[in-house]
Amino acid sequence: MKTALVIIDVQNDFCFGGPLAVPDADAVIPVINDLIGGFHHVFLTQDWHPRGHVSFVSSHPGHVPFSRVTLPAGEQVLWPDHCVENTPGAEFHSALKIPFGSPVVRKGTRRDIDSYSAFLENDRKTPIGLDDLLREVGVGGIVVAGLATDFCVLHTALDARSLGYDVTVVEAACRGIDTGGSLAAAWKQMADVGVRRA
Ligand code: VGL
Ligand code: ZN
Repeated sequence: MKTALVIIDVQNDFCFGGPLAVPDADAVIPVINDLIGGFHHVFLTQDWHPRGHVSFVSSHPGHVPFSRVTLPAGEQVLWPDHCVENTPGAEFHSALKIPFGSPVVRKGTRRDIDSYSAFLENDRKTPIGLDDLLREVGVGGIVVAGLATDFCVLHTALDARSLGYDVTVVEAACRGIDTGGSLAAAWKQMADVGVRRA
Protein backbone atom coordinates (compact mmCIF):
# COMPACT_ATOMS: atom_id res chain seq x y z
CA MET A 1 0.00 0.00 0.00
CA LYS A 2 1.23 3.49 -0.85
CA THR A 3 1.35 5.94 2.03
CA ALA A 4 1.40 9.74 1.77
CA LEU A 5 2.52 12.37 4.24
CA VAL A 6 -0.16 15.02 4.84
CA ILE A 7 1.15 18.23 6.43
CA ILE A 8 -1.63 20.25 8.02
CA ASP A 9 -1.60 24.08 8.19
CA VAL A 10 2.04 24.85 9.07
CA GLN A 11 1.33 28.53 8.40
CA ASN A 12 2.71 31.70 9.95
CA ASP A 13 -0.50 32.68 11.75
CA PHE A 14 -0.45 29.39 13.70
CA CYS A 15 3.26 29.69 14.55
CA PHE A 16 5.21 31.79 17.03
CA GLY A 17 3.97 35.39 17.10
CA GLY A 18 0.85 34.69 15.04
CA PRO A 19 -2.69 35.75 16.05
CA LEU A 20 -3.67 32.10 16.56
CA ALA A 21 -0.27 30.79 17.64
CA VAL A 22 -0.50 27.17 18.70
CA PRO A 23 1.65 26.59 21.82
CA ASP A 24 5.12 25.36 20.81
CA ALA A 25 4.02 25.16 17.15
CA ASP A 26 7.44 25.87 15.66
CA ALA A 27 8.84 22.71 17.28
CA VAL A 28 7.01 20.61 14.68
CA ILE A 29 8.98 22.07 11.77
CA PRO A 30 12.29 20.16 12.16
CA VAL A 31 10.35 17.00 12.95
CA ILE A 32 8.26 17.35 9.79
CA ASN A 33 11.33 18.21 7.71
CA ASP A 34 12.87 14.92 8.85
CA LEU A 35 9.68 13.00 7.99
CA ILE A 36 9.47 14.47 4.48
CA GLY A 37 12.49 12.55 3.21
CA GLY A 38 10.72 9.24 3.80
CA PHE A 39 7.79 9.95 1.48
CA HIS A 40 7.34 9.94 -2.26
CA HIS A 41 3.93 11.62 -1.92
CA VAL A 42 3.65 14.76 0.21
CA PHE A 43 0.45 16.82 0.41
CA LEU A 44 -0.13 20.06 2.31
CA THR A 45 -3.20 21.83 3.57
CA GLN A 46 -3.50 25.58 3.86
CA ASP A 47 -6.15 27.34 5.94
CA TRP A 48 -7.28 30.09 3.55
CA HIS A 49 -10.08 32.39 4.65
CA PRO A 50 -11.68 35.42 3.01
CA ARG A 51 -11.86 38.60 5.10
CA GLY A 52 -14.99 38.57 7.28
CA HIS A 53 -14.96 34.77 7.54
CA VAL A 54 -17.69 33.28 9.74
CA SER A 55 -15.09 31.65 12.03
CA PHE A 56 -13.50 35.01 12.90
CA VAL A 57 -14.46 36.54 16.24
CA SER A 58 -14.42 39.93 14.49
CA SER A 59 -17.44 38.76 12.46
CA HIS A 60 -19.46 38.33 15.68
CA PRO A 61 -19.57 41.63 17.59
CA GLY A 62 -19.92 41.16 21.35
CA HIS A 63 -18.21 37.77 21.37
CA VAL A 64 -14.77 36.95 22.73
CA PRO A 65 -12.09 34.74 21.15
CA PHE A 66 -12.52 30.99 21.78
CA SER A 67 -16.22 31.35 22.64
CA ARG A 68 -18.69 29.21 20.71
CA VAL A 69 -21.75 29.99 18.61
CA THR A 70 -24.21 27.78 16.78
CA LEU A 71 -24.21 28.07 12.99
CA PRO A 72 -26.25 26.14 10.40
CA ALA A 73 -23.32 23.70 10.06
CA GLY A 74 -23.20 23.21 13.86
CA GLU A 75 -21.10 24.56 16.72
CA GLN A 76 -18.38 27.02 15.71
CA VAL A 77 -15.45 28.15 17.84
CA LEU A 78 -14.79 31.87 17.23
CA TRP A 79 -11.11 32.30 16.44
CA PRO A 80 -8.89 35.33 16.37
CA ASP A 81 -8.75 36.41 12.72
CA HIS A 82 -6.15 34.23 11.00
CA CYS A 83 -4.93 32.94 7.64
CA VAL A 84 -6.61 35.59 5.53
CA GLU A 85 -6.12 34.67 1.88
CA ASN A 86 -3.11 36.25 0.18
CA THR A 87 -1.62 37.66 3.40
CA PRO A 88 1.81 36.79 4.89
CA GLY A 89 0.07 35.08 7.82
CA ALA A 90 -1.45 32.54 5.46
CA GLU A 91 1.92 31.58 3.96
CA PHE A 92 3.62 28.35 4.95
CA HIS A 93 6.36 28.83 7.54
CA SER A 94 9.56 29.58 5.63
CA ALA A 95 11.55 26.91 7.52
CA LEU A 96 9.32 24.12 6.22
CA LYS A 97 11.18 22.25 3.46
CA ILE A 98 8.32 21.65 1.06
CA PRO A 99 9.24 19.27 -1.78
CA PHE A 100 8.90 21.08 -5.10
CA GLY A 101 5.50 20.50 -6.68
CA SER A 102 3.71 19.10 -3.62
CA PRO A 103 -0.06 19.51 -4.05
CA VAL A 104 -1.74 22.01 -1.70
CA VAL A 105 -5.36 21.75 -0.58
CA ARG A 106 -6.88 25.04 0.58
CA LYS A 107 -9.76 24.95 3.03
CA GLY A 108 -12.11 27.37 4.73
CA THR A 109 -12.23 29.35 1.49
CA ARG A 110 -15.94 30.12 1.64
CA ARG A 111 -17.02 32.98 3.88
CA ASP A 112 -20.06 31.29 5.44
CA ILE A 113 -18.63 27.93 6.45
CA ASP A 114 -15.50 26.74 8.22
CA SER A 115 -13.55 23.68 7.33
CA TYR A 116 -11.24 21.77 9.65
CA SER A 117 -10.87 18.61 7.60
CA ALA A 118 -9.00 18.42 4.31
CA PHE A 119 -11.67 16.01 3.04
CA LEU A 120 -15.05 17.62 3.86
CA GLU A 121 -16.24 21.08 4.87
CA ASN A 122 -17.92 21.47 8.26
CA ASP A 123 -21.33 20.89 6.62
CA ARG A 124 -19.93 17.31 6.47
CA LYS A 125 -20.90 16.91 2.82
CA THR A 126 -18.99 19.29 0.53
CA PRO A 127 -15.73 17.66 -0.64
CA ILE A 128 -12.55 19.74 -0.40
CA GLY A 129 -10.37 17.65 -2.66
CA LEU A 130 -7.83 15.59 -0.73
CA ASP A 131 -9.67 12.31 -1.33
CA ASP A 132 -9.52 12.73 -5.14
CA LEU A 133 -5.84 13.70 -5.02
CA LEU A 134 -4.92 10.65 -2.93
CA ARG A 135 -6.96 8.27 -5.08
CA GLU A 136 -5.41 9.60 -8.25
CA VAL A 137 -1.99 8.36 -7.14
CA GLY A 138 -3.28 5.17 -5.50
CA VAL A 139 -2.55 6.13 -1.90
CA GLY A 140 -4.26 3.94 0.71
CA GLY A 141 -2.74 5.26 3.89
CA ILE A 142 -1.77 8.65 5.29
CA VAL A 143 0.64 9.85 7.92
CA VAL A 144 -0.57 13.14 9.39
CA ALA A 145 1.51 15.94 10.91
CA GLY A 146 1.03 19.63 11.65
CA LEU A 147 -1.33 22.06 13.35
CA ALA A 148 -3.52 21.87 15.23
CA THR A 149 -3.85 18.38 16.70
CA ASP A 150 -7.31 19.03 18.16
CA PHE A 151 -8.85 20.74 15.12
CA CYS A 152 -7.55 20.30 11.60
CA VAL A 153 -5.35 17.27 12.31
CA LEU A 154 -8.21 15.64 14.23
CA HIS A 155 -10.89 16.18 11.60
CA THR A 156 -8.64 15.22 8.72
CA ALA A 157 -7.70 11.99 10.52
CA LEU A 158 -11.33 11.15 11.39
CA ASP A 159 -12.58 11.74 7.85
CA ALA A 160 -9.71 9.72 6.42
CA ARG A 161 -10.73 6.78 8.60
CA SER A 162 -14.38 7.13 7.46
CA LEU A 163 -13.16 7.03 3.86
CA GLY A 164 -11.24 3.82 4.55
CA TYR A 165 -7.65 5.08 4.75
CA ASP A 166 -5.11 3.68 7.15
CA VAL A 167 -4.18 6.68 9.33
CA THR A 168 -1.21 7.42 11.59
CA VAL A 169 -0.85 10.71 13.47
CA VAL A 170 2.73 11.49 14.48
CA GLU A 171 2.44 13.04 17.92
CA ALA A 172 5.90 14.66 17.92
CA ALA A 173 5.06 16.34 14.60
CA CYS A 174 1.81 17.93 15.86
CA ARG A 175 0.81 20.52 18.45
CA GLY A 176 -2.65 21.33 19.81
CA ILE A 177 -4.58 24.47 20.71
CA ASP A 178 -6.25 22.76 23.69
CA THR A 179 -9.28 24.93 24.35
CA GLY A 180 -11.80 23.51 26.83
CA GLY A 181 -10.19 20.06 27.03
CA SER A 182 -10.12 19.63 23.27
CA LEU A 183 -6.68 18.02 23.06
CA ALA A 184 -7.38 15.00 25.28
CA ALA A 185 -10.80 14.61 23.64
CA ALA A 186 -9.16 14.62 20.21
CA TRP A 187 -6.78 11.75 21.02
CA LYS A 188 -9.69 9.77 22.47
CA GLN A 189 -11.85 10.31 19.36
CA MET A 190 -9.00 9.31 17.09
CA ALA A 191 -8.20 6.18 19.10
CA ASP A 192 -11.88 5.18 19.02
CA VAL A 193 -11.88 4.97 15.20
CA GLY A 194 -8.52 3.23 14.86
CA VAL A 195 -6.17 6.12 14.14
CA ARG A 196 -2.65 5.01 15.02
CA ARG A 197 -0.68 7.31 17.29
CA ALA A 198 3.03 7.25 16.52
C1 VGL B 1 -7.32 25.52 12.61
C2 VGL B 1 -8.57 26.77 14.04
C3 VGL B 1 -9.03 27.54 13.00
C4 VGL B 1 -6.35 24.40 12.43
C5 VGL B 1 -7.75 26.27 11.55
O1 VGL B 1 -5.57 24.41 11.46
O2 VGL B 1 -6.37 23.47 13.27
N1 VGL B 1 -7.75 25.75 13.84
N2 VGL B 1 -8.60 27.30 11.76
ZN1 ZN C 1 -9.12 28.65 10.21
